[in-house]
Amino acid sequence: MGITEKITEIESQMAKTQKNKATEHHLGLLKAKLAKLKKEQVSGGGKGKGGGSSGFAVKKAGNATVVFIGLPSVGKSTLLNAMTGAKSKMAAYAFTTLTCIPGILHYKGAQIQLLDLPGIIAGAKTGVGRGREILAVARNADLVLLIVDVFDPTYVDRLKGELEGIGIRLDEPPPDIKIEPILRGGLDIAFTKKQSQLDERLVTSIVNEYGIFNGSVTIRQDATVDQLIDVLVGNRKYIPSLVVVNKVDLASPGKLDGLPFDYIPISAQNSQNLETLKETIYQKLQLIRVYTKTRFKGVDKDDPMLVKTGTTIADVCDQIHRDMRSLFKYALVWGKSAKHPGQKVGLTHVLQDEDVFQIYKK
Ligand SMILES: Nc1nc2c(ncn2[C@@H]2O[C@H](COP(=O)(O)OP(=O)(O)OP(=O)(O)O)[C@@H](O)[C@H]2O)c(=O)[nH]1
Ligand SMILES: [Mg+2]
Repeated sequence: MGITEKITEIESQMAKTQKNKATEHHLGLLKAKLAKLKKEQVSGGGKGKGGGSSGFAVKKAGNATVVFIGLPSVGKSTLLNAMTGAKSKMAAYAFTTLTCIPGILHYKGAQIQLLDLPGIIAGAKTGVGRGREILAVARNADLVLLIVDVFDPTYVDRLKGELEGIGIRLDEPPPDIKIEPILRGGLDIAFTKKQSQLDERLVTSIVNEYGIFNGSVTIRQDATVDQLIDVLVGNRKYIPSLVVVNKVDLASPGKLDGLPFDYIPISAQNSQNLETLKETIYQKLQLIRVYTKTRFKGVDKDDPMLVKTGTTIADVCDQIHRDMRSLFKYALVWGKSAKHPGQKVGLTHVLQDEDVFQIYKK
């Protein structure tokens, strides 16, 4: 049996199995098998491409990257052009955009890279319409805009499903689960929180399925089977998202009432509500401002570096110059992240908003 047949077989088994306390273990194990096969399918298959599609080549630019994911003709290119002054082709027919078109949004001192992409269609995650390539661009994004139009706003769920299918987890933190395989000694499973889905037996079966028979598994949250599998499969991306409903100029008032999710209504064509959208993007990215101090110029408070929350001294070194990290000796830090003003720190030190740092080279 080939991988595809095995997948179908397991999926139909899962569909046939009633979900209850007695089948929990069985279903959990099937899920684990399924996830494993799907991973094999992606890395092994793909008409000799090897390693699956790598996505369009896009150079990262600016302080953060935001990608546009949506069906054809929802107005992605119109939105890019309205927010950045880019010139991505827009038209009344589907599949106008054929590649990844970048633009830069300047907002509150930040340069935010926006990436307009071709529209995706159902089945994109399995490669339909170059879908995998398009979706893969989102893996490196700091924020995903799920763009729908007023005619079909509930398509959001489908978009999420497509992204989910290529290992992107939207709006959830990475699971607090640690798995450390060792060579012998059996499995040591520890729960630090009460579990509603997992127990020792189920964790053992799932972890065994991934070829791990010795080592420690520490679960620090009330975790789901899917979260455990995600950690075992690895290579998952945890990215925030924002739903944008476009073409509100074409809808009668009340058309969007009662949508079961948060969204920003806009008209890209009439530049309606774009300021709110820009501000929300900026907030979602959680950029912080840090300042470099140099021996000659001191600190220039008018010239902040906008960086992501969690940025380290190593990251800012890379932004300043590509050789900076190798020349690095130590840094001094003032501000919230410093234990005392002018604390001496190394490359792994994490900066906080409004910090000032000075780098000393070898
Ligand atoms: N009424 C109205 N029309 C819009 C709006 N935004 C885009 N359009 C129109 O919708 C059509 C499609 O717009 P595009 O920006 O090309 O859509 P797209 O999502 O980039 O499409 P693909 O590149 O094919 O995926 C064009 O005719 C636009 O003029 C809007 O806010 N209101
Ligand atoms: Mg387009």
